[in-house]
Amino acid sequence: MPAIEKEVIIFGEGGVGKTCFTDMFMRERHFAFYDPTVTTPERKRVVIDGLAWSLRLVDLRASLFQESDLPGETGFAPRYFVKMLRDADGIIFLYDITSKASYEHIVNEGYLDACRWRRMYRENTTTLRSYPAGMQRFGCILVGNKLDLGQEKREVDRDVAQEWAESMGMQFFELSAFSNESIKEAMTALVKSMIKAEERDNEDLSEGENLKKSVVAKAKKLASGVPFRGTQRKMISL
Ligand SMILES: Nc1nc2c(ncn2[C@@H]2O[C@H](COP(=O)(O)OP(=O)(O)O)[C@@H](O)[C@H]2O)c(=O)[nH]1
Ligand SMILES: [Mg+2]
Repeated sequence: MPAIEKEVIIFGEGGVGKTCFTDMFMRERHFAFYDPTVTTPERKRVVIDGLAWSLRLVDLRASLFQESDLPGETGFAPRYFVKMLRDADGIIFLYDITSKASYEHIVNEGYLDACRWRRMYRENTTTLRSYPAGMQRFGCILVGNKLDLGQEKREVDRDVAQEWAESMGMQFFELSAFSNESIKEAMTALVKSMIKAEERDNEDLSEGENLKKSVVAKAKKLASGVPFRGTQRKMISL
């Protein structure tokens, strides 16, 4: 069965568990120490609802988007990361339930930035361009990591995060990046969300096509001298 290839970004602040999440998803285990003889596969194949998916996970540290991180490099590096974010099919917004700051970053900046970059991108430092229709939406989920530490160290209320995710129309999971099962469940939800995003983008495209066709039809009518209803002018012979 040929697999559908998708690019997924795992987005969150440093230390929230992006690397552990990726390890667990790609290799189904958590590494305390890396064994250099074990190579990490580029892509992970999963079957969801009878379809095969080949997923690549790339982690993107949120602070890469703050230009102050890159002295003397204003513009270039952020633009590269923006491109990755913009081209992704899906985004996992990851925070750590024991760090309120990591949650607030997603809610107040990360999510909004991702949406903004999807719609408009800065071609150079001054010109904003809109991204092509049909590629603006992305699948996404919100994930609160380090659930195993929740009893003692929780800083982010589950209900608050759940409510925010719902208001944005995305699914929410609390999990531990050391647990394979919960990661599978979250990734299944992400794939379903990517499918939905693509369907809605395609609807936009066909609407755009229909609009274009009707504009062309109107232009043809005009050219052939067939008048539009309501714009007919009386011929007055003098
Ligand atoms: N207890 C606990 N620790 C975790 C979990 N996920 C990651 N960590 C730890 O958090 C630290 C940062 O994880 P890492 O994956 O490197 O974060 P990254 O900077 O987002 O890539 C490491 O010490 C991990 O072992 C988890 O689910 N539970
Ligand atoms: Mg990392």
